[in-house]
Amino acid sequence: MSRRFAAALVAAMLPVIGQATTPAAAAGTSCANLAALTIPNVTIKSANPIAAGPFSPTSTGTPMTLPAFCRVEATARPTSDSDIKFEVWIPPAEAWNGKFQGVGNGGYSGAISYAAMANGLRRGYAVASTDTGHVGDDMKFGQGHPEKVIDYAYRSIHLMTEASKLVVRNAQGKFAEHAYFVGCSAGGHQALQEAQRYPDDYDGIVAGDPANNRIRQTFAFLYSWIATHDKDGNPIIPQNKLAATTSAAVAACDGLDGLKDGIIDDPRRCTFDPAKLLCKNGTDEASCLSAAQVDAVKKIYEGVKNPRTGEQIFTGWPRGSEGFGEAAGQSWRAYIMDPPEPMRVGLFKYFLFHDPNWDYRTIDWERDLAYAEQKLAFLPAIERDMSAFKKRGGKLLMYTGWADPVVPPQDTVAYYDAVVKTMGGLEKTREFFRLFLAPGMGHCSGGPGPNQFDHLTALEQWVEKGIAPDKLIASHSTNGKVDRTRPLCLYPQVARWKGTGNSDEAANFACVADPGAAAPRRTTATGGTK
Ligand SMILES: [Ca+2]
Repeated sequence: MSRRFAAALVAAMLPVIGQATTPAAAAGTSCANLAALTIPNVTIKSANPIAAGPFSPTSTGTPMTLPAFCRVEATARPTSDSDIKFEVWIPPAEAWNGKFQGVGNGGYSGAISYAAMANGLRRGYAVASTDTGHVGDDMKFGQGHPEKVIDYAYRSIHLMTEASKLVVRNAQGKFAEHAYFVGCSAGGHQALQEAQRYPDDYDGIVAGDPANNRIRQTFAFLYSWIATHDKDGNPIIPQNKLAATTSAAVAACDGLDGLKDGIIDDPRRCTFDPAKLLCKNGTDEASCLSAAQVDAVKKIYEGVKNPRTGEQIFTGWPRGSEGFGEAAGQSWRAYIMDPPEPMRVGLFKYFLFHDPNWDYRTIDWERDLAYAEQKLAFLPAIERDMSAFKKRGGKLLMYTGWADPVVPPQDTVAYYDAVVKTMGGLEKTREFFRLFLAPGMGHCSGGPGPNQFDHLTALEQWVEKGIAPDKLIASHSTNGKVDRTRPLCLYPQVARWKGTGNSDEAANFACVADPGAAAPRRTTATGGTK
């Protein structure tokens, strides 16, 4: 065959080859064959098609009702000490929305977030979650395993994301059109780590009630525990008194926002003094606080300070967060009062001092903080320069509850204010990073305020259609029935009742400039220069 004829033949065949191969490529690799992928440092343990219906991802879990999907179980080992388990759930091509979603964890986690994966899958997403590189919520995993601490701090989510995108590509025959990350609490911390460290991973990120200022937050847990326990380690404020304190704080400050609705809109404006609840004549009744209890509550409000310089190490918890609900998690109980030792004391024992017998009473607020911020500088996600994420077109939606009893919302607001300052002002920051505050909402949900809202749809509109969210409509339910709706306004705007109509209906509220913005506010960003 002459060379010229061969070239002509190839040219003639090209369109045919193109037509013949394109559909085959788009069909992707069958589920079971995904186990043969050879992604570096990743081992795929199994890949199995799961039929629609009840499904339990673990032998002990309650079955979830799910649509059909391909379940991929894998492990990433970026270091010889790493053991990062993750899963990718992929809808069949006809059910896939063309997008990928990574989901976050809670606390120190050590478990794949199956419920969050299920939510994403039901929306048509290919979803992924990781155990962050260890099993269980106990921080002992870090003892003698510095690489596992790094895996937890930021590496696991990034590697899960990179590998999962490839798994999805191979399954569907093409990359996802958009990638989203959704997380609250530790998941909010992970969300900000991704935006700051790996700006290319996600097009859109939801950071809820972010525990991102993790070192200082842990110092605050330590301080708060010491402030609320007697010398024998017994808690000094019972739950009913926490609830009574919330009731008194709300009674004192509810009306500051112009509407008596059982919600303190902005607790920074509330100066309720718990001494108002001081028991008369040295008694200790359920409806009042002893002098020691008053002192403890004040310390939690004021937050931890450097005893030598007076510098605020971390903000206190907001008035209205003491004990607004029956559950331990809806009060100061879960993270401050109830633990038998300071919450997350493992950070000092296992991550920092490598001494399982470390005595929290030996804490040096100044030197130990400086040491922690040097040695564990990779742990918090408090970088204020978000240029890389903005430049690549990323969108970040952050929210938090004004009555969060776990992660003080004042710190979240202070972080956002600090980013605004670094990024050239509010307008330039809003182009890619928006904050929404939920008055009366607890940690990630719950509370007397409206606390359910569809942040992901708002983010999708922003990323895919360029429609930036100005407000989110939130609802509050009692026994599964919606009894109040309200807009969560684009910070620093606040929702104000228009003066007519039902004050439990969002339509009767407007987002307006904060009328009290000139009033003194007690927040400053803590966390050094990063
Ligand atoms: Ca109010």
